[in-house]
Amino acid sequence: MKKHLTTNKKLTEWVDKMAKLCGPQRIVWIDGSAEQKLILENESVDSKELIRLNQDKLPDCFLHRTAHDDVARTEHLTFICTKKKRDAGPNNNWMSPAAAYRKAKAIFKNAMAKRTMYVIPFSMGPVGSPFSKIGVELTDSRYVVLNMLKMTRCGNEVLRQLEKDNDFTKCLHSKAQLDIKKRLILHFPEDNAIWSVGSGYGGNVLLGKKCLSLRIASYIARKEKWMAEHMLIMGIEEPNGHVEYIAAAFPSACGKTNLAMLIPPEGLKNKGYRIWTVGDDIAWMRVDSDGSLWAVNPESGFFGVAPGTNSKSNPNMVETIKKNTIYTNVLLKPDNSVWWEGADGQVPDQGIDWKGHPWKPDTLDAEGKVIKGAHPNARFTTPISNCPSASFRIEQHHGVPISAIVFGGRREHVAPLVYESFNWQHGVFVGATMGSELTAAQVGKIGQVRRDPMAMLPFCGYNMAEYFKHWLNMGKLMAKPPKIFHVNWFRTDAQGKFLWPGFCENLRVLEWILDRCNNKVDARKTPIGYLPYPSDIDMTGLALEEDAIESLLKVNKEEWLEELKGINKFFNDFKKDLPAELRNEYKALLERLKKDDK
Ligand code: GTP
Ligand code: SPV
Ligand code: MN
Repeated sequence: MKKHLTTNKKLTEWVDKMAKLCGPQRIVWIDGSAEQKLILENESVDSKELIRLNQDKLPDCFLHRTAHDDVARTEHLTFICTKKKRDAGPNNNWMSPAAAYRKAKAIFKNAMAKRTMYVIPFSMGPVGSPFSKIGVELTDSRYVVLNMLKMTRCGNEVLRQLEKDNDFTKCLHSKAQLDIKKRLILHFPEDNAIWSVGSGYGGNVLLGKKCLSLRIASYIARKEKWMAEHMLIMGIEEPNGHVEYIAAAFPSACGKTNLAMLIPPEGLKNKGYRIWTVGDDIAWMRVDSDGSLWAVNPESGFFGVAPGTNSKSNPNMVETIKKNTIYTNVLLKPDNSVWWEGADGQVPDQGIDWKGHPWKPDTLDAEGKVIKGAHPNARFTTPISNCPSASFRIEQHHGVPISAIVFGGRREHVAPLVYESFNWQHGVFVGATMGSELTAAQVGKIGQVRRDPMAMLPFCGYNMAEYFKHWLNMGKLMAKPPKIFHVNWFRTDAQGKFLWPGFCENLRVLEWILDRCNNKVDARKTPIGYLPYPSDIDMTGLALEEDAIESLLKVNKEEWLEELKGINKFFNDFKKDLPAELRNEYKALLERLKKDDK
């Protein structure tokens, strides 16, 4: 393989130092070429890290299986390592940098023996854009390299940029023995470094993603006065050809990917809307010279949830993942194609499940539960360029202007289908008090409600009280801040059935949101914010059960008073650090609810 092109001393010295620690057999620099990708794919098939899938049905597609206890982000093994504990805040696990380096070094020591260390120079954001940040990941996993090639811009063009920039995030990863007892995901914001060891799961090891683009970037963003958020970015082209962009933060596995690429429902077809996907997971946003907020997606691929993806729920994604895609922890069919719960077509009558065991439908495990073919957090990795709705503005260095910010949680009760905050400060309160039920995207108790401010609880790289202050300050820097909304696609009826059909039908709610942004529609003032009049949600071609829309738009005072208790408890964790503005918003909401006698 060709020698690397860099003269960046900081980089070469760091690579040498880490190689000394990890003891790899050889070092390979990733150049971003198609030839090198092919070599790596072939090697991965030989070493059984990947299974080549049916090349007629799924060209350039592969299957990967992780260790059975390495299927989701492990938040309890994820740490922010700052000198002062307070800087990490009550929202993070904390370790002192000295202790963290010491602990991790013991695991990294010779962890790459008999393996290759790959050097991956990558850019989050278009190479050379003022928005972008460069990282270099060292890893002993070919799976990581092949994923990074899809998720980020990487290779020689980034090395060339590094000749000018010099600065980069030092990202070190080793799968080591894939031992959960020796697994650590460590962030050193003060050193601009990330060390991850003992895992092979996406969110723990694709260090450009959550580790750099959210945890480290959020820390940098506060200093540099911009925002790094767990948000999708989408354009909604209106019938007159004008495109408005929104950014939306929903917690993990709560619908960002699906919303970001929806196809308008039948009933709204003749209105002529069209959706353009800019990103499905992360947004970096800056105030530009026009005083408004502009966003880029730092990633170049999707690492999306497979179960539930089908041509009804997400036709654009079904199209996207037909080629050049890595599937992780899905079921392998006898014809060497793949399947997951909620996929298109018939349930296969046999296959190999995500654990690599022979599988038949409706087989029960020892506890009497049906054995799944795919893990509930099975995912695919695929380049955005595969996506039919990919926006042409993805490569533009200034990104897109944001008209509305939308927060959303997964809530059976309490939160209505949609509401609008009164102003930026109240909107920050709405985001800061978001609650959501846990999903399979993180190791933990599925279904339990937890507070997940701005969908950033697992991803904010510093004290969240400071993060709230930062949000409040950003509002003051904008001449015309985006309006802030809250949505909930997951409200249920007394039988536990979803009241709202969701997916493409969510466009009906986005339409109301845009109409509010453009002062085209009135709204009902309630204690929690502005809600739509039921007749202002266009229901053409959508028949819901009687009174469903009324139930979806109900604000239940008792439920909200109960909710406030949880919010109060959460706020108290931040003690004196919590901004007074949020305390005041809390009190004002409590007063409005008490006064409300409807
Ligand atoms: P991360 O990649 O973990 O950040 O998740 P995400 O927010 O992109 O979630 P995604 O769009 O992949 O959705 C995850 C799950 O939510 C899937 O099982 C979907 O089927 C389900 N889902 C998405 N949108 C809707 C919706 O509008 N209504 C309902 N009921 N379910 C939805
Ligand atoms: C999430 O969990 O929010 C994801 C997947 O987007 S991961 O990259 O694993 O964090
Ligand atoms: Mn995510």
